[in-house]
Amino acid sequence: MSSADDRRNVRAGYRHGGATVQGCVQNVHSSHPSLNDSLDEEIQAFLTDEDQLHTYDDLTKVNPVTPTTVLKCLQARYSVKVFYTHAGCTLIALNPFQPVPDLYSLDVMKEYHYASQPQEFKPHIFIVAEEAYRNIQGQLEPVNQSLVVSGESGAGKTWTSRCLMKYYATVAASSSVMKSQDTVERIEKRVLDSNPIMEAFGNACTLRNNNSSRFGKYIQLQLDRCQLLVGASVQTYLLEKTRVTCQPASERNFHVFYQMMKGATDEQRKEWKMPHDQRFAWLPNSEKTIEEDCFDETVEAMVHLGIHAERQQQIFRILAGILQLGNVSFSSTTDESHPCNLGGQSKDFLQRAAELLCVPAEELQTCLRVRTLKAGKQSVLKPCSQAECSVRRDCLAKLIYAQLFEWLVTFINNSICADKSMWCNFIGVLDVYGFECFQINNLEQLCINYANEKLQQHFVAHYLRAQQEEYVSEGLQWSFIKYQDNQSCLDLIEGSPVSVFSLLNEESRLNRVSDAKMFRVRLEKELCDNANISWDKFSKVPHFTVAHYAGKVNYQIEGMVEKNKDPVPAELINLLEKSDNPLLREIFTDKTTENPTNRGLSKVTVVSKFKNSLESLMKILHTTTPHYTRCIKPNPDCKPLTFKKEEVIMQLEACGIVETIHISAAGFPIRIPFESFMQRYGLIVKYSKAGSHSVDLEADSSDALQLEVKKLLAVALHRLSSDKHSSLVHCGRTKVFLTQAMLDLLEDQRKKILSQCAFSIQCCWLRYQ
Ligand code: AOV
Ligand code: MG
Repeated sequence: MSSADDRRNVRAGYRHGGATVQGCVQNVHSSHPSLNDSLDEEIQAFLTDEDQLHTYDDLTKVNPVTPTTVLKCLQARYSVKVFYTHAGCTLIALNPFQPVPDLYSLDVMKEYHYASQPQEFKPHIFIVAEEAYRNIQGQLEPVNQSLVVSGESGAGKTWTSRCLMKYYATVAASSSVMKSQDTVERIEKRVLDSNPIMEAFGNACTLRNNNSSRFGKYIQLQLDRCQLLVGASVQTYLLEKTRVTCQPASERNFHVFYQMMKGATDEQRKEWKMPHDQRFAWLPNSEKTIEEDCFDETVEAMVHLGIHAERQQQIFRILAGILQLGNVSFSSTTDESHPCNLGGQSKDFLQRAAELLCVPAEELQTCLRVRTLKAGKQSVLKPCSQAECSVRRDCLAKLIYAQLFEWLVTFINNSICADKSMWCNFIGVLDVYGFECFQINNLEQLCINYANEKLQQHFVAHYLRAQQEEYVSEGLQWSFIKYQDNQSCLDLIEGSPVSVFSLLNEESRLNRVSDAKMFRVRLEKELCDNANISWDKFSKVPHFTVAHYAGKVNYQIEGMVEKNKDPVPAELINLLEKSDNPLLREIFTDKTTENPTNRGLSKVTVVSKFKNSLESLMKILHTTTPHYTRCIKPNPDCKPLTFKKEEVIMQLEACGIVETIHISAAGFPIRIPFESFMQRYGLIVKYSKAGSHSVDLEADSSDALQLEVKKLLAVALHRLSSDKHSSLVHCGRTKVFLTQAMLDLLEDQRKKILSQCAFSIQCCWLRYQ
């Protein structure tokens, strides 16, 4: 059965694979998790043809669609080194975990770019890229596009995003150059060079991924009228700054520190006070060497983006200063009225930190050990406890690093962003941190997983819900499919009036040291109605468990409220403002002039800020046409070409891929309002001889515009001299619904007519010569 037949049959409520579509989906759920359940006859029949399984390049063609059949096809494809597969409106990308020569070469890019029907080529990320690029030409509203890449940690999102950027930097290359102080670089190169810098500062080696993104990123590639790349802008989301001072067991700090340690010249080592044999407390697992430890590449990218040598020097001195701070430790005193002592070699480390950060050592020492309490107009000095001193030290390091990262992002934006008058459309590429579930999870994971819930909701809302609702309102026959809506999980995390976030914020606003046990009791009391939260009452460590769309995660409560408050003592900012490092001074002076009343203490909590930034992102996404790529991690150990069924099935189920396939198989992914449709394809009627095929008239046809559209479709189908295409198009109440194949056919007809017209005009012109 052809894919078109599949679609028609499913749309008509055909018994697909022995059950209605809805029935199928229910079967799907009941078959999980045991993969070895006896397969029903149809599944077995499908699987018998083993040699054919790898040929299914679109999973909508699989029959029946069940987790088992889908999984087997993906496995068969993976075993013959085919990594991309369509799943209707989504592209599935399996991570090969090894370089795949020639899959992303310039020739391949050109092949997809210049193809008249790229969809007919083998599934590839370049098809998604090209489709978005062609959409910009204005067939569809809205014209701005978003490429949403999702998947769990290590699945290949960042890799895919880089691939997409390289594609546009190649096929949409403009000849525009941008000037900066030291260098003149082509804009495409600059846009690409923003990646190694952001990854050096924002990625780290974790248990899940050697190059794990510890921040979210939405990059908008700006295109001019001729669809050439003229600039880009980057928006980043919540950098996991706690990593600077605290690295989970077997994980590392941000790459840039290791790059410095491994790549610095002897002269730089001296300058940055980091001799070969120096151990740094905040640089665990330095002995591990990974591909990303590439200092030269980072520096080169900095040069291309216009970060001149002196600035680079300032940046690296700041980073070196942070490392020295990490080696400063405090020991308690018996006399509480005395500040803590600086233990061991800490005095030297503190001295070096002060030198590198260009602040007075005495003042740095005081800032870390003594708190200034304001009582009216008076200030009282109070020595900090040993633990408080460490918290202040960590706070200083995190503050500097996070602000430096923000400064870099702003610099990058200034370097690559085109003037608004130069561009008219954008293609956005979204690459956020993937779903995470570690042994110990805290506020960082809650935020990361919340971001993934938001994206999942966007996907569900956009493709699944919107598609079904629209079919109903447009009068299309449709058999409903049950899908997993994650609204109740989002309500639990961010909803109002009570949610995990609202309770966290309340607790953070109270001026007291939070008690994890009490907070857990509060969560239980206030949120017991939500089925997505649970507790193990016998656990000694206060925690709560959230049932995310991608799985259950235990969150440890200890430290969560403090992380959410993220307080910054005013003394620390005062100190940094005085730094003789021009960059540090600039970063912190800007901050305080921007927000003079808030000096020091951030009033907005971490989760509120994150929620707001994600909401703005969602707003942008809603104004664009989205394209989804689901990256799948075929095994947990990042081993090349290893496919673990259990691992893959969990990911397929988590993102509802089987439901997506059903809906896509049954659906018309393209819908064009009548007016736009007539504007673009009206010429097909005008330049065609009489004759038409009949088009179904399910919808109310009292509308004149609708009648015109139907006439046009009838003529277009007549030109194709085929009835079978009528299943690829449907006329709704206000829009035309099409499959991609039908859209391509219409585009072909339009092109032919236009070239005939051009030819006639040319002939006329020649006759008059
Ligand atoms: P992620 O972005 O999804 O994780 P990455 O994009 O960093 O994951 O991919 C992890 C690793 O998989 C990369 O470093 C590559 O080694 C390898 N890889 C991914 N895709 C490909 C490909 N198409 N070809 C070859 N190797 C690939 V995280 O950032 O952790 O959620 O927060
Ligand atoms: Mg990543």
